[in-house]
Amino acid sequence: MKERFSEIDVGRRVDIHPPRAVDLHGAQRSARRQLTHSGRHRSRFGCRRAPQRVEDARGQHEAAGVDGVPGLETLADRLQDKRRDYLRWIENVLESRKIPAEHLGVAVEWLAEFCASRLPQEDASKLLALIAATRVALRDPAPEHPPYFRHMPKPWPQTGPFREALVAGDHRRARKIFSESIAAGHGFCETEMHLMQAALYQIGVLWQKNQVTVAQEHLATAICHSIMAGEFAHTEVAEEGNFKAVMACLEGNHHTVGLRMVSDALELSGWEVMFLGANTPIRALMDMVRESQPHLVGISVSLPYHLRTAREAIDTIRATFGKDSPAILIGGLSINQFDGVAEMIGADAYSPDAASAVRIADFLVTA
Ligand code: B12
Repeated sequence: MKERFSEIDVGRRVDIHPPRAVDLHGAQRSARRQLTHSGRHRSRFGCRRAPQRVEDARGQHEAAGVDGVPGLETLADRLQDKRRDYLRWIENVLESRKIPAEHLGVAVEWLAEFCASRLPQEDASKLLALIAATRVALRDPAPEHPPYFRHMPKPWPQTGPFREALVAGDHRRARKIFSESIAAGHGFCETEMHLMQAALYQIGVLWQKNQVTVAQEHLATAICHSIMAGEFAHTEVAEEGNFKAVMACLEGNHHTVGLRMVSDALELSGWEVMFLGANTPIRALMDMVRESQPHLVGISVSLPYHLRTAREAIDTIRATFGKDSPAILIGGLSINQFDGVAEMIGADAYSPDAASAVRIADFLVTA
């Protein structure tokens, strides 16, 4: 197995399950079945001779993330250099789970075959151009830096021990490291970012490498939430100002720590914050916006497929409140990965981290 991203020293390695032998032919059969027969794919692609194929193909364009505002090609152009990163990520995830990465090439060929044989020519040719670029990117060398480290705050010397404590479930040790940093004079938000955020980004790469489980990701974030809440109670909060924000991870997004950090930073600087947390349905967000009439709505977007929901929420807010719409600020891992995405989905602004979020939020509501 090629070792990429080897710069993280995991310290105490946590072995999970012994890798299972993979039945490649079985996997191929199942993927082929998925593409051609599964209800989900059929409803997107249509099956052979299905009357609504053009609409289905359009649905697939939309599913690519951002329809309407920019087209699929625009998105593809903007994400050109990300294709390689994404492929390297999947390759890393597959290889570390003992699934041969060659499988990726096979999947790409099937996709090409599928598009050529099932889609109307006009749509197929667009997708085939993308697939051709993907074939080239498959041969590109790995990026120098792991893609999910973009905008990662610089880790401190204590970030490694903090990460190990999180993965091991040692909440006392993690709490101690966090409090010692505050006692040493570092700010709350600064500590959250350089200790906690950096450690969590590293844990993400360990998950990629199959060296921590999803359970450990949950454990780590639960400990972080507890530490943040505990320390927040001892942190000096600015006098309450005039501004109110509603903050949410929308339906499908379970990554709440970043949103919590931004919410904490706003609250510390005097904002009144309604933190809605994970998996918030758009309708629930709308109810909250209607009831509390915030100056700002903050949305966290962690994975590429959350972009579509974010755009839907932004459109709904604007369509419902018109010129009285609150300012809309977005952020999160996927926003940090892809330049220009915030404007593509119609937000007023984005901010890459909790520290700058306060400045930008203040600017949005006072400008
Ligand atoms: C913990 C974790 C989970 C936990 C989350 C639990 C929880 N309660 O939060 C669980 C187990 C649920 C999870 C699930 C999944 N995850 Co996950 N997860 C992570 C991990 C390790 C840490 C996330 C985190 O807290 N980061 C720390 C915070 C502080 O960083 P942040 O979100 O970027 O926030 C900062 C900025 O972005 C910004 N910001 C964030 N939100 C907002 C909002 C506004 C308004 C503003 C202005 C700014 C802003 O400010 C924040 C503070 O500075 C990341 C790794 C990573 N790089 O983040 C992977 C990661 C995001 N997950 C990943 C994946 C693949 C998944 C799953 C699909 C599979 C899995 N691992 O189970 C599912 C999908 C779940 C879903 N539908 O959402 C991948 C995504 C890769 C990709 N292709 O995009 C990552 C990158 C791991 C990796 N390296 O492969 N995950």
